[in-house]
Amino acid sequence: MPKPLTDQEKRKQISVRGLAGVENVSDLKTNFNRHLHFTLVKDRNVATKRDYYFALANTVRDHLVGRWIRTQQHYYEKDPKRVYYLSLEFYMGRTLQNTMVNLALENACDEAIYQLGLDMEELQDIEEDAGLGNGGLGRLAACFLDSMASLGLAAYGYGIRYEFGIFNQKIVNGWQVEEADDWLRYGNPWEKARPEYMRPVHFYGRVEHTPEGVKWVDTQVVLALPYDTPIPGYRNNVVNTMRLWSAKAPCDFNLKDFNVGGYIQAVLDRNLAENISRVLYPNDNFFEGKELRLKQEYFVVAATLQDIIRRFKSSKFGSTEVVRVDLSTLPEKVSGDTVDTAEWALNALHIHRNRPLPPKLYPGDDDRLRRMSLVEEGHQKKINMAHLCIVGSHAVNGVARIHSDILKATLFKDFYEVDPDKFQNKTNGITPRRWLVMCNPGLAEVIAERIGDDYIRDLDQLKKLLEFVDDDSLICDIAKIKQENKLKFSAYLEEQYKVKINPNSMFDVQVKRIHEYKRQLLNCLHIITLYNRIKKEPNKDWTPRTIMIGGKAAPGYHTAKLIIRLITAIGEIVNNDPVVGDRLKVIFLENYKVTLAERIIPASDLSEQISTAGTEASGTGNMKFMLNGALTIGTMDGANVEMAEEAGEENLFIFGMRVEDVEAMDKSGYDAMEYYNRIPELKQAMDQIAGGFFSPDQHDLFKDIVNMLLHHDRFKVFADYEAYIKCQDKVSALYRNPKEWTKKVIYNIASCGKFSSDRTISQYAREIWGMEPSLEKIPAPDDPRQ
Ligand code: D6G
Repeated sequence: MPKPLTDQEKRKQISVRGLAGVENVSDLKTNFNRHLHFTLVKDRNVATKRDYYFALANTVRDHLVGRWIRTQQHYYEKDPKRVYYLSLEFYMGRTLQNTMVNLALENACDEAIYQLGLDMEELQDIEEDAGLGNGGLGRLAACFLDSMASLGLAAYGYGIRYEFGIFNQKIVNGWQVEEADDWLRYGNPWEKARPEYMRPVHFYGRVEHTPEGVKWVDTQVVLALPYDTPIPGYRNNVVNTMRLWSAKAPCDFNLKDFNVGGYIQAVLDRNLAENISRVLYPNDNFFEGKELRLKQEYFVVAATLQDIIRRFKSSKFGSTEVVRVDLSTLPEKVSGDTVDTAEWALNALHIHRNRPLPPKLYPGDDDRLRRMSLVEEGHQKKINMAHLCIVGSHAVNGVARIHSDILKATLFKDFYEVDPDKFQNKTNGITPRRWLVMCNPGLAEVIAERIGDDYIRDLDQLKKLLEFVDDDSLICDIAKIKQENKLKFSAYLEEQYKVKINPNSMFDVQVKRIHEYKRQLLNCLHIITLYNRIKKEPNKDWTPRTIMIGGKAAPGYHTAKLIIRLITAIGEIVNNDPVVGDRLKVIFLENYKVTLAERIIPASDLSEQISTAGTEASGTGNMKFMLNGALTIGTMDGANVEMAEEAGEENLFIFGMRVEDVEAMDKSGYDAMEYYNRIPELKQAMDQIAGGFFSPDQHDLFKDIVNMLLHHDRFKVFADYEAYIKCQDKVSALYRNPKEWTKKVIYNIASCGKFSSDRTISQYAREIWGMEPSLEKIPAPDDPRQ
């Protein structure tokens, strides 16, 4: 049972957690009991923990309803420009605590739940993650929704309501095993089905030329059934909508010409149509040309466009009676934005609405025309989707400065030369609500005590902390919060996974999808090097580390799955070696997802961002760690470049090849064997992996990894090995000086302002969408529950 807060503690926490007024608390309790009775139809004798979670979720949801209706009415009346964010992924995670944070209900709910004799954390833990995303791209979409609502933009997220989100990862005998993510099994209290807005989407068919014009006939119709989820802004009474489409077969599906006996089969076949929204494709940064995936894309686009036009026509006029028929003002009222995975051939490219095709250019320059063609010639003709998108959009941007520059200089050089103004940059960001206030309230509070709490909606204000870099009390508070978070995470690991770790060791963390380009293998080589050093000089005073790696491998990505097996294999040897003791531990964090990120990031000391320069478009995990007081070891890749620029390169641990070095090496040739033969510690580590030291039961288990690293490594792991190890030595040395370490942490936190998704969205709004963000509140409903 949690201890109640003392009055002093309550007063301290008011700024970031909202006020726990007596009236609020008693009101919440009443409504909780009302929902338990009327919505869950349970009494306290038979109610389960899950019933209590649902009662609480419904109680909190009530506070959204009046604001949601009012916001949407407001948009109909005022008819502002709307922005539509179309994405195949919205990686939302949990909703309960985020709603309480944004509505300033956290303290009041904590108190009410405590008075009801229940445990808030236990109830929160019952909520399933909405895992409708793979990694950074889907989570970016979720952070953008929070920022768009917090900046008062009339914004909508449009996507697919997958019945199964990203798979759950189990580790069995050291291998990844996938389980289906049946997240809707117990119902989803945050969504509202809207069958009244159902839309038909047509597939297949043929074109018929009739006297009345061209007709598309004999199509297969799938209905798109929308489910709405409220998206509250941060304490501004705005509630926007995320609308996710679910595929429904029409009632007459396959029945038009049924005969006796065909009826049952026709009903069974409804599945075929409804499969469109069955499952999220589990690839991150990888294009897999599958028909079902193309159908998903067309499904969301076709349903969403119909909805956008319906809303455009009826805005200002209410619902159905009077409608706007003239579509010429559509561009003044509607802006669209979408983000690719690799459908359009590269990472995280943002595409923004239409513009006419350029006139005939470069007559005679056949080579250029071939390069820029929308149709790729070859033994099989293909549409180049990236080119099609660039031509059809009025703006295109990369997601960190280095990424945008690379696009202009290489991949899209020809298009950039035709239309340089079309190409922009919008460096990614993260929402400080979920990624600080919600997941690390202790740190949020320590900051608020120094600089007030306005920084939560204006993250640039964190620079005020620079005044306190030498302030011993802040250094002490920041270090204390980190230690508390580490203890809490250690307890969680012990309880959930029966793993014991040393909370006084450095928590060295790499959590992200498993990919060759992200170079978890470089991390593995460092672990093995540390292990060998400890074994060689067991009595030396080594800086203790707990190295944690987590992430899912796409189910069809053989090398990524083998990398997971290598990490668990290294862990089996290292963790059971009595000579090593608790000076080095290797943990594979099973089933890394949004909720696990919220636990591990606040507890991390060192953030690993070690992709080959030029391969990670931005990264956003890097920003989350920085904001939560971890130091970064990283390459000059993605947003790491701008993090180093903001905080000062001396406050990060930057190592390895720059993009120019990688390019030069591509020209001169990368020779892995040269490094292997020259660097004894690298050779030793590789020989151990190759010789079965970590896989005593199957000596050649890792032969594919060894072969890849030695002979066809596209990501040049060995070329950065020495620099990485040297840099890690510096990390270990600094960690032994807690005061200097924490000062660097403060420099980093103070420099995070740029990485708020509020900044990113403000730039999209002003520089691409033609909208103006606003921090003004819209009037609150009289009864907050109305
Ligand atoms: C949300 C909130 C609800 C509103 C509905 C339809 O479910 O109050 O009526 O969206 O909004 P439009 O699709 O007509 O904008």
